[in-house]
Amino acid sequence: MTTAMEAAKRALELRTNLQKWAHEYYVDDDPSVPDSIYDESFQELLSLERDFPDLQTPDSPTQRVGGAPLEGFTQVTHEVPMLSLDNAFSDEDLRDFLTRCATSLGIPVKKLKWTAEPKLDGIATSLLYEDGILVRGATRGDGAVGEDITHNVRTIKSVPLRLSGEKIPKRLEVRGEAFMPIPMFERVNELAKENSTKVFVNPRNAAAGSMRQLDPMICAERGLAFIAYGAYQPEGIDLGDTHSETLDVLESLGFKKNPDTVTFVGLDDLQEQYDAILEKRNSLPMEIDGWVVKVDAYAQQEELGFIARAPRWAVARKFPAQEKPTTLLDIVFQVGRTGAVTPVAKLETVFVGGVNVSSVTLHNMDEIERLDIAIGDTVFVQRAGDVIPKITGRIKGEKRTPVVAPETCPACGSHTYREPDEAVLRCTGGASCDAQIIESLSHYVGRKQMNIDGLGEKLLATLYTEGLVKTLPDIYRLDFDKVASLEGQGQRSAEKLQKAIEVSKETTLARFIASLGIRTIGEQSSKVLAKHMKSLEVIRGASLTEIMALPDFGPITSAYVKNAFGSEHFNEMVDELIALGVYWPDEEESLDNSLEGQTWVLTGKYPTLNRSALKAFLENKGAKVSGSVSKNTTVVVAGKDAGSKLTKAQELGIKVIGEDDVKAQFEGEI
Ligand code: 9MJ
Repeated sequence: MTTAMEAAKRALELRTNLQKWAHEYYVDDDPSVPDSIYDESFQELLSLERDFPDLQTPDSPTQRVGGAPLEGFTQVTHEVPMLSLDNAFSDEDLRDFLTRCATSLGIPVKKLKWTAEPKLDGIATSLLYEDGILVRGATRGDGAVGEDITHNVRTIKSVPLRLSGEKIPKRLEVRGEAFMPIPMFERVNELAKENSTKVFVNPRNAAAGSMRQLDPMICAERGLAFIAYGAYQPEGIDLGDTHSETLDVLESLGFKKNPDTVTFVGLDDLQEQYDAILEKRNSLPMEIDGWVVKVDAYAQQEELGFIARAPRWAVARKFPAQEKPTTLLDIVFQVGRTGAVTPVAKLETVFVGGVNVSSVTLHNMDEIERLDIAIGDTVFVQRAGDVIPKITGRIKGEKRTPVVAPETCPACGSHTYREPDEAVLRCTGGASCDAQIIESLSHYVGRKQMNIDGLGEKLLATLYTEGLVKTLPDIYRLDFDKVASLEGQGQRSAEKLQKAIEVSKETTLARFIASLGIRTIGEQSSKVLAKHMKSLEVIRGASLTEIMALPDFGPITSAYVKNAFGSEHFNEMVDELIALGVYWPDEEESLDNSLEGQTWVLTGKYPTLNRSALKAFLENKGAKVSGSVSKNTTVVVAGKDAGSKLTKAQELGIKVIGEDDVKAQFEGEI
């Protein structure tokens, strides 16, 4: 019979061993005992803690997955705001950054000491330790307020539940990135496919999805890891005078330090070090999307200070688009709403630039010719940031099947043609081509047009084949009992759709014009038409010369507008839509030209404002919202992670404001 005293002694011994072995395994990647020994000791500790519940401590390895699922998340206010990073997109940007830092500090750049780490693509996480025990884990949120995810961070094996080392701080906040290693990501998705549950698009989403779980069991199964890159609010510990010293202190406390961290002085080694990490990128076990360079000395960091939400002493050098080889399995042809027949490459799925890619648009036949690709080739797929993936080159396959442009439309069988000066192949089926009609319907209900929620392309295609919706006005004559009886639908979803259609009837003139699918008339041109002509009647009656006088309206675009409103059939449809209840407030009434003549640039992320709503709001007041900064820019609204546009604005001396300033300027309006 074990006495309480013996049990306490043994529990302490087991906990110490387990903590050491877990550190060796998860932090050092260098285990000294086989898994079986770890498992046996773990089971023994579990059983001791069951027999003597008083022995259970919060830092016990058995307590990583303790407690019932939460009801919801609570908010955490960060005592020191969690910053984001400015971006550098070129070697020159990076050198300029260090030179700028040195100049501001009044020292020659060859004397500036910097530290660089791979930029992990995960979830920025804050860990709070009191008397050496992990008491709270939190997400970054908007930088000021995050969410309490203590129950989930406790499950991450490389997050120490208790700090180790000789000197345990009274208080310390450790920051770093929680991420899903690539092998784990592949395993999680493999399982998801087998169980027909949600497959994650990339490791970052998988990590974020895991951290957002209320039940810690789920996060525990996802095998996340944590690497530390900063410490704040130290009490009872000396973090040193530099970032690199702090990383070493954190390592001594039990955290994993990125093995690819480097420290240098001056610019001599910059390029070589960057090239080295870029080269290593594809062989690392985790996704990295850049390289973070930080001024090393805290005194210098303090002197450099902050701008908006990012420090002036750090920059993220973003990696260029990633390229991966894969097999071109097939080329299929899709028909769009204007009858364009577009070739689409079907690929063996490849993980590139943070997502799985299995399909890439090739735009037109010229593109296939330019790339000189054939089915069976190995093609290179490139993807950067949020940009759509593209094929950049190929190695000829052994057995190659060339692609020929289809002579007939794959959807309706009508002839295809190609105008002499156009790259696009078109179906001649027009209003008789099912694919074109479905695409036009789908365009009409789209988010930036009439914005009818819950009417996706799949449902539209069904409604079309069932004969319930053949034309745009049919949408407003839908028989919802029939919708409810369709496969996959029901009473509730039909009612929801009915409501969404009703709500969408109130729109703006610009949206309505954009929804009609007039060739080349998208969101932007529709806004110009609405803003300058103010009413549908004026647009309808406008001459070609009047339309061509509008900003950015050339002869071709203008002719499309003139022709559309010159067609009896088109006008009848427009009148029918209005008769069925589509309406918009008068443009004139909402006109406020207080920002006329100004050019605004929106850059970075806005955690508390909707970017497209802000754009529309500013445009409504007469401002032009541009995608690039120039000397003509009036003001730049810099959000989180703002990059080169912010840098350029600073260089040109253009006014930069933050999200909060916008809200203050237009108080009560947005
Ligand atoms: C990442 N994501 O790996 C920082 N980061 O420093 C590293 N992020 C950072 N540092 C200050 N290594 C703000 C963010």
